Amino acid sequence: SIEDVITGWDGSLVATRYDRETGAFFVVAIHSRERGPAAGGTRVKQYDSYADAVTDATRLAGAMTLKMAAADLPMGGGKAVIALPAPRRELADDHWRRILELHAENLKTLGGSYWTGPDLGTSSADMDVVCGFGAPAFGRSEAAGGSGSSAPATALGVHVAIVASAAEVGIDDLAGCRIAVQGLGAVGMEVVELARKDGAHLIVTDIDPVLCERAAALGAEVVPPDAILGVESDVFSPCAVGGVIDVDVARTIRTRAVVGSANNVLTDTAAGDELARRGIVLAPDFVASGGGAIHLIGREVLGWTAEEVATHVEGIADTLREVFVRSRVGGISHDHAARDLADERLGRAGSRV
Ligand code: PPY
Repeated sequence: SIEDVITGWDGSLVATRYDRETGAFFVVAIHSRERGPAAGGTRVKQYDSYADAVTDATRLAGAMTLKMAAADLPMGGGKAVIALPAPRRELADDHWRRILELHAENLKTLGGSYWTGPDLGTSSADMDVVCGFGAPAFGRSEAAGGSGSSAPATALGVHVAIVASAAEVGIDDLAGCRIAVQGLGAVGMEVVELARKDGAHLIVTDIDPVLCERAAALGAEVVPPDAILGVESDVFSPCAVGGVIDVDVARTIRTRAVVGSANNVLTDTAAGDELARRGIVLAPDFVASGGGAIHLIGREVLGWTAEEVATHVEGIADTLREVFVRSRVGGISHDHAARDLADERLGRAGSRV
């Protein structure tokens, strides 16, 4: 229930606003500012209830704190959600623009304690608009002075995480490796391309048939969305929505490693424990998907070049190997080991033990 979400959250602030004129419901969740200002994208979609929107924002904000700490970036964790009254594609341009204006107004009220950026349902062009209304936003288009899309860096990070996780299960070369990709958005499609270049066999799905056709043209085998969790693979790569692995899926999925860009892939720690029990490698999402944050914060806060960003994104493989070692040494799941590592980087060593 929403009461459980509110009382169970360990973050610092949740701000909400419903706007009658646009029918939009806004949530900003600031989880932690221990390492710096809170940052994380604005997710835009329809929700079944406003309670679901608040739940999503708080959980995603918590994941951003872990992501920033795991990547050693000087930022805290936050996330914004805009629950739409209709699908985004059905909104007229001026309606959408007004929603972004209200969002910017909300962010300005928070006085710079939360910086937004692109997430599912928002683009660099949207960040240009939000910033144009005076709110702090990463990931504006390069033409507007931002660092552009973070999707290529996110995909590169997932790719190096796939290589490191495959090595952990004894696969030293992606040639012939079976990789099942769920979701063919900007990140998933690029993950497919990078793995194809390494000679992997791709089994893919998306709810959009156009994207499936595009992946097929790259040499991928397409299956229906409801079939992907049943596919036998070496690596399962969730690059769509979160919450796809619960205990039941963890018990039955036929794969050797789970490595993707979706945030909050596991429904709970029990799912992570079950993967560990079965000897399935998990590249924790807040580590594997860190490339986007490394790109945005690296370029726009730390002044890194594209090459420096790439080097740091490749460092995701080192972080993962450290997670694997900690898991072996401590006899704990990969999820648990990664949370411990992030906690240590937050200066909260041992808080989870
Ligand atoms: C994510 O990586 O999940 C994001 O939300 C992207 C992001 C990262 C850092 C600042 C703003 C958005």
